[in-house]
Amino acid sequence: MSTRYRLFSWEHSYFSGKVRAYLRYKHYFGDLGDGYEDILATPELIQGLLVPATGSNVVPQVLTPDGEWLHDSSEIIDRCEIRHPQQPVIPAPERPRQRLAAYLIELLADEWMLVYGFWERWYYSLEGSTPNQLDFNAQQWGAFINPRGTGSERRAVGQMMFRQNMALDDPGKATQGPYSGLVELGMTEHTMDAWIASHRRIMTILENHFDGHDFVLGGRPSLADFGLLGPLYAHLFRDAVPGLECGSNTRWSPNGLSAPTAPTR
Ligand SMILES: N[C@@H](CCC(=O)N[C@@H](CS)C(=O)NCC(=O)O)C(=O)O
Repeated sequence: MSTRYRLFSWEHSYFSGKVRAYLRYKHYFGDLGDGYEDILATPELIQGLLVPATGSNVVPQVLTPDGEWLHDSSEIIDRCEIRHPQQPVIPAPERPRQRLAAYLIELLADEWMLVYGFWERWYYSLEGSTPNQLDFNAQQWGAFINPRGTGSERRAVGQMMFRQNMALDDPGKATQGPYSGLVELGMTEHTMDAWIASHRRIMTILENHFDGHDFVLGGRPSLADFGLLGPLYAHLFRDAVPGLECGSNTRWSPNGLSAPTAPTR
């Protein structure tokens, strides 16, 4: 049995980014013992190890050094906080406003910001969308399906998966996969502009806040920061279209490039 925590994750996964950043912080600044290893959850590992152990095929999942399986990112953090109390990331009950703010921002990131993150990944992967990140997206999915493949092999297997499992060719008819999921989350052609506006409002607030503070609650990270790394890392930073937008003054409109807006500072 390993003396380290084992994190089963994907690099392109929203909730893996949240848990990876948390474990890393606890390892370097807290008391995580021998630390953790980050293991790519390949389809073979998911079917052969994760599903038999937990009944779940989603990532992230964590195996503790004493053999306990944890999953759902919130549960992983809550349980690790109890096991490893040094450098707590959840403010103490004596600080109720900070505690409430941390949980609320985790909720905002997990459930609300998810919709835009999910949308940008798949909308800008549709043929005809401009700008377009289809090749990038296919390659990042291919990297988990066929990690030993060349770049073009990864892209090919990613594209095949998009066609076969995700209805990328005909999103209007999708009964499963991201396009039907987006509708279930409330993202439709009628609500799209409102979701985009909400995303921009949140990003502007964060931009202004992080101009003056290193972390959400001030000088050290809390659950709120790790929650935000869900949308911010694997989607808004790593995905090609929003990643480029983050690094410049460019603002994309849903149907193409719009005029750059004034810099926020
Ligand atoms: N509530 C879960 C959500 C986990 C989740 O949705 N994971 C995504 C990747 S970020 C996944 O594994 N999706 C694959 C699928 O649903 O088949 C958590 O917080 O960990």
